[in-house]
Amino acid sequence: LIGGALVVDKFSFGLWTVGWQGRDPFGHATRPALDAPTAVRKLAELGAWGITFHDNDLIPFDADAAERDKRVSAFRAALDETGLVVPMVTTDLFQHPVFKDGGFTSNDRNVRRFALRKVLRNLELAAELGAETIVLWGGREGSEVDAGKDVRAALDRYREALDTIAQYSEDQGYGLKFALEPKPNEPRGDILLPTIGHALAFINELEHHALFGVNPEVGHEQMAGLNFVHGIAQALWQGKLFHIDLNGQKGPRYDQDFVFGHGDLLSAFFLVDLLEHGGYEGPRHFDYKPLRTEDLDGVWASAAANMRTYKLLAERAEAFRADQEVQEALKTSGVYELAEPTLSPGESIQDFIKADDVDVTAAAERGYGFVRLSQLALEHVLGAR
Ligand code: ASC
Ligand code: MN
Ligand code: MN
Ligand code: MN
Repeated sequence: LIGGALVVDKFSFGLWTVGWQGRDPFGHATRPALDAPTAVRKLAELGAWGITFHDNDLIPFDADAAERDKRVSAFRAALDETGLVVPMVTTDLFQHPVFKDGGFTSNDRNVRRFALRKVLRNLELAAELGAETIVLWGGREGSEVDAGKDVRAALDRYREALDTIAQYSEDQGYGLKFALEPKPNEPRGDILLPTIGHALAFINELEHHALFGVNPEVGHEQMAGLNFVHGIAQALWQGKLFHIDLNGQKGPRYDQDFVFGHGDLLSAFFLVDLLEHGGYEGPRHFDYKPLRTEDLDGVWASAAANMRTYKLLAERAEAFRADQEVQEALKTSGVYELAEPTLSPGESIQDFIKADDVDVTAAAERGYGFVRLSQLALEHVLGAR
């Protein structure tokens, strides 16, 4: 156990992550199907705290009521037995061909009605299982052809769907919160709400905007060439980091969903530092895919690797912060100086604009020492300090 163990240990996994059979656009499954109760037991054994799922990870799309009850009961029994919790539930609006042009924003009104009902019906199960958060990843909400989608109308329909979902949750007394998950592309050529910034701006337009936040995924922002740590910092600053999907990605290419830290390691370090010291108390949720090359032992080794990497980075972040030389370097770099308001207390704008209190030449000559700081961080990550 390490500092802040309680928060650090809130590790959760999607049922679809360890359950991924390795099917990709070019090849068949490389692993057998994994049933939900087995996943629950194995994850509990490895030290996970929670499990999450899409409705259809647990209940097949065309299941009848008896089949549904059977699946949910077996899942619930495994939860009760292990003490694993269900902090988040999400709805599959992407696999079935009916969603090929989207769910909430399909051009076909019948599809929109079907998709919205599917989410509304999933809320009851989520509430029953004690989930606090509903994630909405609109993977099929988008287009390949600009002429084929009226984006402003699509955003109207997106807002209509989210207003309806939040209203229903409030009416039913479920008390759920909702987290939008941005992604720039894949499986659509272009996806609506492509980045954290787009999602945050869109949330302002919602009727129940206080109930909505974001669920950013490491790889999704990096696919767009963006700095994930900066995106998370802004989401935290706006009080909108409701959930997070941790994984690894090597630059802007297809959605790789590697093990956490198995992409940009320095970024992962600064992310963990931010999450552990930035006031985020939600789940540390892994949305990754065990490599297609792995057998079932490899699946469990990869699940354990996510948690181990996170803990190691949290430990490294503690050491980084506790290092006197780092503290001194942070001061030299002006990192703490930035917390000081630019105007003095009680200073009027009139006084401020007239003053001539800056030695521009000296300020221009200042060295910030960011390289030293960066090297200190790198040495802590490498365990060299
Ligand atoms: C989600 C989520 C994603 C997608 C993807 C499905 O709920 O967070 O990134 O679905 O994992 O394969
Ligand atoms: Mn992904
Ligand atoms: Mn995700
Ligand atoms: Mn994903």
